[in-house]
Amino acid sequence: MIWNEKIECISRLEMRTLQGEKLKELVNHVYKNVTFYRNRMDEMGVKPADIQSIDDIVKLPFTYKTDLRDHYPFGLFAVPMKEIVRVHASSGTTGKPTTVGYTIKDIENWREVLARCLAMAGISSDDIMQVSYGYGLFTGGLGVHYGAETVGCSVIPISGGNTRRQLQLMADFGSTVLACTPSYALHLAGALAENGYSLADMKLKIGIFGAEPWTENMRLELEKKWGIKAFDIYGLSEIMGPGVANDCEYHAGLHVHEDHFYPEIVDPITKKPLNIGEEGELVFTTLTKEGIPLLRYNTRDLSTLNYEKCSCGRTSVRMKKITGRSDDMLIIRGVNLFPSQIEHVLLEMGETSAHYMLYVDKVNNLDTLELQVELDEAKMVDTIRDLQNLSKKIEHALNSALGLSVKVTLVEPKTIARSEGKAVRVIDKRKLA
Ligand code: DLL
Repeated sequence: MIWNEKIECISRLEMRTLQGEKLKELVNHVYKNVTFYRNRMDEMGVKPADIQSIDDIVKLPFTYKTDLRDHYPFGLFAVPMKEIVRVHASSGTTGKPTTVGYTIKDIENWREVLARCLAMAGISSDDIMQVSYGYGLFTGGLGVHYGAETVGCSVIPISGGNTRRQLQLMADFGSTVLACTPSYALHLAGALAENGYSLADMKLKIGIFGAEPWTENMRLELEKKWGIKAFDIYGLSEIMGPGVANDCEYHAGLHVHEDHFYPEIVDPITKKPLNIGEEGELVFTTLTKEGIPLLRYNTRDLSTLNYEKCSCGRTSVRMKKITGRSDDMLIIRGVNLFPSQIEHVLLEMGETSAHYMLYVDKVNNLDTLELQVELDEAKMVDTIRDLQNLSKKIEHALNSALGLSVKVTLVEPKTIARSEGKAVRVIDKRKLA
């Protein structure tokens, strides 16, 4: 189902014209109301009048997470506080959180893009949606919640955590949609039996998973484990929250709601715009946001853009599924490694569970990698020899896929820490030293 056909199937030319108009308004708004942007633009010698079409976006300054931190908490807001009806903040694992504010119009737009995402996944007023993203300052819970109400779902705002209760309500209420992080969905699937449930007790049909990098193999694994269709939803609090983009039934990239969020791809080092199809850091300009509009915000998520029309009929630009961020990349003995590459190999082999933890260390000035992987309960290995053979096999597969030697340790099922939200998959002891 297409929620807003006029926009989602608009011609490329019309979309660019629309984006140009919105960009002009945005630049006037931020130049007038945000000192930070006025100063930046003045420094660069750019005036609002220099922005006449979307092509002129390259004249504008970039924004980084540090800029939000430097103006903590509300310094980049473009409207007086009395017009802000909601504040969210990122968890701020390093330093101060980043804070964002929404006007009523922003919340309306958020509902609209979320509704498009959910409709794209085939969700309607016939569905009962269990929203297991965290509610609170994190944008996941409330963001998805409003969108789900907009398409008319019966929403169960259970928030994250309390696995037993999640499963109980899923069975009792007959939830047809589960919205949570992919790692939590995997955990919930693994917890069915021990809580006395089987798939036959559940009515789940669709998963709306996101908020962390996950591979296509993980998507297939979750579809298999739950007997559902799994969709990828992307977003970040600085730009809006969930709903910046998501994939349709063809799973050939995520449709960006580009009448609200204009994407560009830049080189991670030089920050120069890259050509279509080249991989780099994803940058977004919020074309319609009033509360905290951002010009060319560098997400550090790595992706590529595809402007071809999708088989679903939508014409919106698609971003490649994100499997890593430029700041998540590990450099091990000079070789670049993303944790998602490990996930890909493990699921490709299919002999263990997909729960893993990577430990990075430095011994005698040499980087070392140890991978702990949980055994699959359904495929328990009987003898020590079998165990050794299996670890050797995984080590070999990782070595040929990554070009790195990794020590593999197989551990008992359910011994690796679970997360109710975003998974932690790497412990880099080099940073702790
Ligand atoms: O994670 C918003 C969200 C909530 C998205 C629920 C989807 C579902 P932040 O906490 O600001 O916001 O984290 C944003 O998470 O820059 C990516 O690195 C990562 N991320 C989000 N969605 C995906 C996804 C929310 N589908 C950061 N695939 C982003 C890969 C994702 N990474």
